[in-house]
Amino acid sequence: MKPLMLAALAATSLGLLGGCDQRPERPAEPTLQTRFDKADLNKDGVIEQKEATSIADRPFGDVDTNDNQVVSIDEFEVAVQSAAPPRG
Ligand SMILES: [Ca+2]
Ligand SMILES: [Ca+2]
Repeated sequence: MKPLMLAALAATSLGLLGGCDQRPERPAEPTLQTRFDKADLNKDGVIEQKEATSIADRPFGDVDTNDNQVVSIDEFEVAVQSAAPPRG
């Protein structure tokens, strides 16, 4: 066996040993409350139109089912769940 080949082999095995990088844990799926809080920029507990012009790919007015010009967490939940693909 040629010395050059041996060196290449040693380098390869060293590379394999050192190549096991640790992946960070994937963050959990954000909860409904987390997503709501993210959209509720001024943290007053409701989403105004200025905070989100559309929610879950639906226009704000469509999500605001009781027409009080704000989207509550309940309305947000309905919009998000209706946008989610059907299960099964
Ligand atoms: Ca708000
Ligand atoms: Ca509303």
